[in-house]
Amino acid sequence: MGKYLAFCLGCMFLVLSLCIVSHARAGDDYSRHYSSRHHSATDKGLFQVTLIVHDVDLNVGMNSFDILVLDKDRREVEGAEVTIMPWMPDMGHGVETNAAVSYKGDGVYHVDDLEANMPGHWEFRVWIKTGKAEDTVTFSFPSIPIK
Ligand SMILES: [Cu+2]
Repeated sequence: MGKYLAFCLGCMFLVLSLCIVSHARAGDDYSRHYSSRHHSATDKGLFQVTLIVHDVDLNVGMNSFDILVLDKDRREVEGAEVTIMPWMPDMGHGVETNAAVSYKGDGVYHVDDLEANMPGHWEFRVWIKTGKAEDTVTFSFPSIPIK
């Protein structure tokens, strides 16, 4: 009986600690709400960029979402020049339209009219410039559907 009890308590402890660990990890970098694919350092490591969007909100047509830009010390980047270009890597084409990017404050930039003109695998290529610092980052969305 005592053995069983110890075993059960051991199991409970294990499950509980796994729960706590996974919850703690889930709290990082918005991953509880946004998959880790939406968060990346830029290619030269100058910025930390998070696309604030759910995969299910991206569809063929015009898309809107926010981008959070932090510097490498995780401070919000004010008033940067941000451009974003959608690209289909497997087919080698983008779109004819330009997305509009406006600064909302607190390091958050709003993207409007980002067009995906057909379903499939899209990359969103982001270019960020502040003063002399310039860097790029690419986010990959394997399957953007028709709504
Ligand atoms: Cu295409």
